[in-house]
Amino acid sequence: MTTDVQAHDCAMLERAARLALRGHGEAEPNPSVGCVIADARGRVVGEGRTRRPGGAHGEIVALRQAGSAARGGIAWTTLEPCNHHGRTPPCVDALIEAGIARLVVGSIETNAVASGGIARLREAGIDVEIRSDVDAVRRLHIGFHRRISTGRPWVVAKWAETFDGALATPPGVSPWISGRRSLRMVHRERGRVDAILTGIGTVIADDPRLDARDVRQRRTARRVVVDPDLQFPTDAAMLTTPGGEVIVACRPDAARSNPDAVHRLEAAGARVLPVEGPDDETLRGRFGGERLARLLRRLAEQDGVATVLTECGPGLLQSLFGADLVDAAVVFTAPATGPTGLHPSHRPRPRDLLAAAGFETVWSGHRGPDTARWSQRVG
Ligand code: AOF
Ligand code: ZN
Repeated sequence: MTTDVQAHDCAMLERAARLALRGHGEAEPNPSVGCVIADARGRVVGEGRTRRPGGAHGEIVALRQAGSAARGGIAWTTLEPCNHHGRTPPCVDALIEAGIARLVVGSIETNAVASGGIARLREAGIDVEIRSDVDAVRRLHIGFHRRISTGRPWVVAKWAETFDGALATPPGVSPWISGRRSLRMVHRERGRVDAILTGIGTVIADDPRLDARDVRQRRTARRVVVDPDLQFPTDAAMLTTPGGEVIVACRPDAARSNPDAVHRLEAAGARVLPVEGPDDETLRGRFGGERLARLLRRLAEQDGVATVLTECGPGLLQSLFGADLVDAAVVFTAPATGPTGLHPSHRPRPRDLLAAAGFETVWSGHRGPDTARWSQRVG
């Protein structure tokens, strides 16, 4: 049986999660934590979410707003408050100092250096309750926990398809497959991730810019191209349009055997990134799952990439799904079957790969004439 207190705790955690979700693109690589504070009489007196890295954590933003009204009050936070001096001082100290009487925590910290907050707070006499059954909180932080456990960025695959499941070329940017409102959603996402990933096939066929246009940009995404054999054209639009660094990921032997191409690309402002792979992956023209996993890990380690948006064709999508490297998908489905020039014969279709991945739908709705669906891994 659910008591009124439990139902209220869930509602407040949901409120905190909704607030935190708006911080996507601002907080990473930190988790975007939401916090709501009520005074001793139960009135909400403060709320906040994590600021950009180095800025205040969600609890601190909420505590500042609450001021002295936090004394004897309740705090709901989507994540166990941090117990360490990172770029900022520990939230546990601030909560204790503010005189919070009760704390409801929506998920446990998995980052070892910051953990232990709950124990500290209990030692200080605060009544701490853990409520890890709120879906909105679980969905909010799954990306952060996943990054901590895998060492890889959170990967969102985006594509636009026709009614019958064929992909567009270019992926999602053809006006006849994706409406203006879908494109806006894509550009907003481009302005919130650390990297956009595509394949050489898409570059050669469509010459995309992969920048965020006509939206408020929270960060500038690096543009990463999977180009096993180093075929990247030096007159590609990506190299001449302003935007994030262009990284050309290739096989080490392709870079070794073609130093001129490396030199030309570097002179044009790109970074060539040879990525090792297992010996049996000598298939020309593609990266296998192992090499893709390594590329993603390198981007996380060397460049601090926490989030990736893929905008690629069905071949690369298949490799990513096949290696369990896709964490979420945003798919636009146009009402029409579309003209030719698609990839109608490619099997399996990305929508079949997505169905097999067993993601949960987080959101679906209409964007102009298109249907948009956002889904992500469950655990
Ligand atoms: C919280 N509240 O809002 C966030 C937390 O370098 P720092 O000081 O910003 O600490 C970053 C770590 O703190 C991060 O890796 C994660 O473990 C935790 N994030 N904790 O209490 C917050 N964003
Ligand atoms: Zn903190």
